[in-house]
Amino acid sequence: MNGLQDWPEPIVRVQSLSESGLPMIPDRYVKPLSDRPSSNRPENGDANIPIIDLTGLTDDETELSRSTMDQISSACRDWGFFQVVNHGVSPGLMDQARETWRGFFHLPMEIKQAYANSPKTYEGYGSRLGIEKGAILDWSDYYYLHYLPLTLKDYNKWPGSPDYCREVIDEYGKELVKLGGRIMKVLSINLGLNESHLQNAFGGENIGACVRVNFYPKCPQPDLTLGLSSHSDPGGLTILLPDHEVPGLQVRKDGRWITVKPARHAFIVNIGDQIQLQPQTQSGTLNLEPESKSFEFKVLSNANYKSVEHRVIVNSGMERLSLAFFYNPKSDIPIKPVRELVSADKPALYPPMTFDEYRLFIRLNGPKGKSQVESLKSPRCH
Ligand SMILES: O=C(O)CCC(=O)C(=O)O
Repeated sequence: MNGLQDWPEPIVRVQSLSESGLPMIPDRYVKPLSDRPSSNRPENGDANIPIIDLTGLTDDETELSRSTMDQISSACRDWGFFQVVNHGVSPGLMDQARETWRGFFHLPMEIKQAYANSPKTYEGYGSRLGIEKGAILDWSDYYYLHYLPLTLKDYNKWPGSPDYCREVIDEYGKELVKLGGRIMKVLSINLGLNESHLQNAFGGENIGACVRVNFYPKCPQPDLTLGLSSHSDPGGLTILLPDHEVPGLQVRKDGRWITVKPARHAFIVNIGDQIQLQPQTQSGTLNLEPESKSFEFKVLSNANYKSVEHRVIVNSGMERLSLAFFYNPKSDIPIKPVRELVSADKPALYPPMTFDEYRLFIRLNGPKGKSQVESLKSPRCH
């Protein structure tokens, strides 16, 4: 049904282009004027997403814990993004995960090619999103893999080198699932729900989790292109380990792009479409394939958390690497509004659909701006 067997054109590795020393980027990577990094209102240079210290976050109702939860609540409503420090994941493991993946991207091409992905599952080493022939591409390569559910976890699809790569990914995934679970609890409580509510709505123990490692090679004309086009994340929560030395992530805030200044050993957390708490807007339709089935869709509940648009800029001096960990709903349960958040004043806006159905749309189209939730066209691979 899906025509996803192969890419529409031969894959070109952006890293190979970059390393070839070419002075100008190929036309395929030149963005229209309106999408280029400098096309928007200049950013406020000092602005940054909130940085929240999780030290005080405990199960007891202490004042510190309450204040931390309040900070998370405001960040979810105002930004849809925040950084967390003292989050419980060891700094050593964070550095090891980043450097292990950097090692992978610096392996000889023939080793990486053994893991080349296809649009059918996206698992493996990739260089484009979406299957539209002739699409303008982003200046990045990536590696995508499933961590959960266990039925999708397949070590053979994870890189076998550098040494201990699989062990490091495993350990890192374990810690991030724990952190994701803690944040889900906070979000539930902040919404006035039972602490396990969102987790249960995501499938309890059977959540999905996957990793996308983004590699942005140096770019000779960074003003003309993007490392990753603007999008919102279709899943639940994203926990991003950014490159601590090279900024690049930009978050849209009040019509401006704000460049995130990563704090040392912080994770950047953002709300995905499935948690966006939907204000009252009109409903929409997702056309999954031309002239075929279409779905009306809906996210988890009806309040005010934001799944915010973001993008990545590149630069000519330094490569950049980031690890995005996606904490997603189980793929086949219907995602629908939380009953307690629906009322006569705030009726459910859309009938349920599964995360798999939602994600299929993403895989067909590639990143295209504001989230599916609002514009119904921001396909990504997560
Ligand atoms: O590289 C980054 O900082 C962000 C990556 C991202 O937005 C994604 O993988 O969805």
